[in-house]
Amino acid sequence: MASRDGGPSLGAMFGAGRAETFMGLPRWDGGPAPAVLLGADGCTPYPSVGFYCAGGPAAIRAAASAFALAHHNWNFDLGRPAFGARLPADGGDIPVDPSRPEENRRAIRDRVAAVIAQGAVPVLVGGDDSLPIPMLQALDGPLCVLQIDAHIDWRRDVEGERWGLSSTMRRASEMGQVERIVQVGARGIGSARPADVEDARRWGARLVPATDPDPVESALAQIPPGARIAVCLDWDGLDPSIMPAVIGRSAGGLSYADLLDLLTGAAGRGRIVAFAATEFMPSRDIDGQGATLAAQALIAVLGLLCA
Ligand SMILES: [Mn+2]
Repeated sequence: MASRDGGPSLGAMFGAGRAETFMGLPRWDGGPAPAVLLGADGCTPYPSVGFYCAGGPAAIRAAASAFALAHHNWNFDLGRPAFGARLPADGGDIPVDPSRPEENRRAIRDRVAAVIAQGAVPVLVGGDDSLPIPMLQALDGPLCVLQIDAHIDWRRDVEGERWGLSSTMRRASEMGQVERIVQVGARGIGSARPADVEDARRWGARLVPATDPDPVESALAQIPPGARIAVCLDWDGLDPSIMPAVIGRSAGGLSYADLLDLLTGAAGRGRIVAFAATEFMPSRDIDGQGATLAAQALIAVLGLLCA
């Protein structure tokens, strides 16, 4: 695989061609697997912005092509081989249409449920941050939601839309199976008003802002031991210096090491039963840097789920 400028690339050095699936992993056949990656370009768009993260799954898959021959290599992010004996699978993209949000939500819910029914952990790759709502709806309780995000997403609605990306944690709080919400990485000014923060706190959401002296340890301490954890990662939770491919770059975010520590810490404390990575905006990426980070992070996530 050539790099973006046509020059030498890491993938070419390793002999990897352009893979059709994420990292060249096997296509999901609908049967048992340790984890299944699913892409979706969006779910419930706001009229003003539409599917602004469309193409995110494709960009991240393209970046992961560089590692297509590395399934059995050592992953230093995890301190062990990339995957166990059973490889994760790629379930392809869920067809979505910006003019049919209700159908999108149903399709995502059904596809996630089909993955779970096979004993596999769904890894949903977006697409905007409205995607986790139907994913969470497909999960049984009790659930601990671990949100990593620059924004708390507790708006009742935006532009009259209740199921959009700024309401994801509010909708999660209304689901009977969600017992705990831990939110890490909030900073700067987002869409939250003081009343939204009050509502989150009153419900019992554990808010760990990015300014916390040790946001990783503070967040992990709020996850009940043995919890079934649904991770909702918005890429803007990371610092924009390492993840530029987001609509709202906000300084002071988590580092890549913080992200790894959070995820490995969460997997050690409880069990990750679902994972969503959202808000990757290809048009904001810089020379593929964000897509490469996303691919590396998702390879670590799949490895954690396949141990
Ligand atoms: Mn966000």
